Amino acid sequence: MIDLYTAATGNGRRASVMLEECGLPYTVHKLDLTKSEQKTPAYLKINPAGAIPAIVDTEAAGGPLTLAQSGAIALYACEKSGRFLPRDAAKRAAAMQWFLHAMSDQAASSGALFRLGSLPEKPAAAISSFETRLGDMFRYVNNRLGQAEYLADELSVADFALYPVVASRTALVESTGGLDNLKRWAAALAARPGVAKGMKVPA
Ligand SMILES: N[C@@H](CCC(=O)N[C@@H](CS)C(=O)NCC(=O)O)C(=O)O
Repeated sequence: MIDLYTAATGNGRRASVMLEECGLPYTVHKLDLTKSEQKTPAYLKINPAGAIPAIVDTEAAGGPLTLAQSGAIALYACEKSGRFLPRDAAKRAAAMQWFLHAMSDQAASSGALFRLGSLPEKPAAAISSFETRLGDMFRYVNNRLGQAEYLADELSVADFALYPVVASRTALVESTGGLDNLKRWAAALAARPGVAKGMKVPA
């Protein structure tokens, strides 16, 4: 059984979407970030970084496994279930390229935007800069999705990694405009039962 420590954020939902899509049973432990529950001594033993999501897989091959970082959790779920990682080396490399774009470019920029927007002074220039950067990346992905149904041709971990970013930035998608391929892709993912269920975690 997998214990998932999470909250209602894009990073948290990346983990729950991937566990749902991989068909891995898990128990949800909801942390209230506004009460700093991610900084309690008990939770810091699970993730010393003091952030969600994290999992503990008591039935991992080789013994219990504790894992943080939503991207690492997503990859672990795919490896464990044997799903959403192309077997062909070139296709797998392409999936990793898009996965890392989702994680290190898009999720990181979206996270920065969230943090800037949470500051009392709401620094307009910095917020505008990150919105422009994220909008440009949405256009880049939109172009790709004009050539292929999914980021790496076949549905992969890359699509599930990116989806929570796009789903949480619908206002930016609309204001950027002209992102019909991205919207088509997002609607296809949203219609998947695993995605729909994972995006509602924690209840
Ligand atoms: N790169 C990490 C980011 C984790 C992260 O920043 N989590 C946020 C919520 S989305 C958090 O726990 N913030 C509370 C804190 O840092 O105190 C991941 O993908 O898991």
